Amino acid sequence: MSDLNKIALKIISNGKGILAADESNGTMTKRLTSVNVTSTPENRLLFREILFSSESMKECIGGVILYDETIKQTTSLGKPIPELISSSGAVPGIKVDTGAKDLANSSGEKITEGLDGLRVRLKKYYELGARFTKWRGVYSISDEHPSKLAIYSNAHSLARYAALVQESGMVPIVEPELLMEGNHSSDVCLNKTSEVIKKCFDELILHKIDLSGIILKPNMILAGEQSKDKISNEEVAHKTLKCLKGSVPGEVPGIAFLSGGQSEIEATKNLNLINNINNTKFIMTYSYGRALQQSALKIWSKNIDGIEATQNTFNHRAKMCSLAAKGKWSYELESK
Ligand code: 5MM
Repeated sequence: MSDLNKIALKIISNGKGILAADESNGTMTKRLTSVNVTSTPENRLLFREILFSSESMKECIGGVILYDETIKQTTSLGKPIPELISSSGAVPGIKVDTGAKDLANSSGEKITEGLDGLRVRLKKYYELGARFTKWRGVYSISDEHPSKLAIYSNAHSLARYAALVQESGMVPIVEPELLMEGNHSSDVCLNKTSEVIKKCFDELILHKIDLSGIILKPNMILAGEQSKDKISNEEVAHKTLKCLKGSVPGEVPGIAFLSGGQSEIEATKNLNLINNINNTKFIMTYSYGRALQQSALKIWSKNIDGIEATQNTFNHRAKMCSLAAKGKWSYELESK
């Protein structure tokens, strides 16, 4: 077992998943403004410190993805944030892309940037305690999208990123996200997601990535938000598994889904069903941002100095997701 494989397994095994707390300042400002809290470095830290010191970190969270600002911050008691995360047994991680920008010659599509100077930045993040990283390629779905150009260029960047990350001794999370916006059917989402993931692995293999030392972070297979094709949660699970079975090489240890704008309950229910019928050898878990934090953020915004209610809410959500990662969640447990 390689060292990278060991880190990956530590993050995603035994019902543990990932807390995606890597919102850039722009996104975090939107989240905080939506609950009437001013977005300052202090308030961003306050909310995150409350989450990272919660009891459920020990049982349910195997890794936390941080943003550049947060990984350099210290707690109110002077402890560096990566140390706070490690002290609960979780692995500190860091988002290293610098965001999705307009893709030249392909109107309405994005290319993720951040390769320039990446080797140097990775060394610094490793020194700060990070042992895994994240890079997100983002793709829209329409009749023309994602284009071959977007599929190829994002796959190429993800592979170059993954190679540098493994060279630096860290596990890359490879995140190709096909967005939910649109009126496409679930079958269109299935076909396009499969095409994107296959291309990512073609490039990862070309760049000699150790596939046992990565974590894939894909979207689930859903119908577009504005689509009339409403499918059941069982169909979401079946189609998601069909997609991953057909496009992910067997050496990959695990898959940690993004929630992508699903409600907390939907994201939990779908993950649970995926694990109930998992006919692959991949670990299937969560790497949720909104589906782990939404309710906790609302509660916190009512009293930003109160810790207990926010932690109780986060602990519950993390526990539900962890049960879903073992296929042991049920709706009744939500109200216990
Ligand atoms: C936490 O949000 C991340 C996006 O941050 P920026 O857009 O500010 O860079 C995002 O990549 C996230 O990690 C994944 O999309 C999963 O989050 P959701 O909310 O979709 O589960």
